[in-house]
Amino acid sequence: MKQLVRMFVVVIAVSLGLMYLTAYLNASEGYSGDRTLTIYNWGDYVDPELLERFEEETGIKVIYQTFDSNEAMMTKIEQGGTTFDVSVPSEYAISKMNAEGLLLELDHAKLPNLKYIDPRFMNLSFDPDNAYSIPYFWGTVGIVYNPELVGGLTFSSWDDLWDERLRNQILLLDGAREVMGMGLNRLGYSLNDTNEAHLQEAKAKLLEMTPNVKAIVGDEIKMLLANEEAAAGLVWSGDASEIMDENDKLDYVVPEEGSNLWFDNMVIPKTARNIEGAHQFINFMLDPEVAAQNAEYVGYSTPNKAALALLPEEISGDERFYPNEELTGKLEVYDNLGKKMLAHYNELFLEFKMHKK
Ligand code: SPD
Repeated sequence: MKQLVRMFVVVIAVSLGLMYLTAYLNASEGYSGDRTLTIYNWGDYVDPELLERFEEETGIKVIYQTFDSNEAMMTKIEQGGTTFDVSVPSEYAISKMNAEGLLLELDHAKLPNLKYIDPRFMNLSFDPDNAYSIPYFWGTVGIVYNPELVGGLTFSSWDDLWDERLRNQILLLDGAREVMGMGLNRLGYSLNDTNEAHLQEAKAKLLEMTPNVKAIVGDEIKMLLANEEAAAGLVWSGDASEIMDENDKLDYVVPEEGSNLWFDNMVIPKTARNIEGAHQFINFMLDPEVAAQNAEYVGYSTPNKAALALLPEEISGDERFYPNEELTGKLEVYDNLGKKMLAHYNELFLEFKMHKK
């Protein structure tokens, strides 16, 4: 009996201790408050060494989670129940999330390093005044190809991907807007087209290319192309740059009929718990030396002018990844087509994917 009482006392004491600790941590903004920072970013999109450096400099522990498409990221944040402090949507997703009231207005006074961003990437139509988002990386969509595997085929047009000699030789990145955009651009339509007949035509055109499509994949597209498992791929420019670092036989081209110019910006979701830490992190990533290291590590194009000046000329001077304003001016940025139309793009893409399987 005595032993039972003793055990009971121990259990009560431990429970009270835990309750006290939880209350203490909550009172001081606790685990999900100013001691941790939850970042929700694309896969392979930061140098992990920089996260460690941020932790050392600030004493804030970083919890890092990844997504592989704007659609997946938006669904998760829209559903609620998440407390991400920083995320990195692309332009049309920023516009949509903002319209849905999901983003927090940023305090520019806490972002002194914002001065390093090239004005060319500021005040864009999806977020005038950068009230809700801060440039992280930017790029294009195009074709990466291995001239040795395609027997003399050259790539300058989307149409080249429909060439019969490319049977089972093409990889596509798993993105609804990118793949539908390729179908639309191939037909001479805008990649923001909402005309139902055009969208159906684009899907039919994409279905014609299925014999050439080996797989529709996520970040592994880089490894597969670098290992010469396929001759060509539809990719984001930064992935192309990383693939070409691994295998210098490959080349990257933005098709002449047009393509996508995209921007990924850092945002603070409204449900963030550590708003102060989120500003600290964004400002840290804007530091020229940090941004240059990050750009060199992930292979994507930095919008940070001071960071660009720190990069080796072979990177900053490569017009395939830092196209001039004349070329970018000819490319299209994705519009926020609204919830219904974006869902329709997804449906059409899924139908194409199912057909492929
Ligand atoms: N592996 C990181 C990929 C990030 C690419 N973001 C591009 C978005 C284009 N809408």
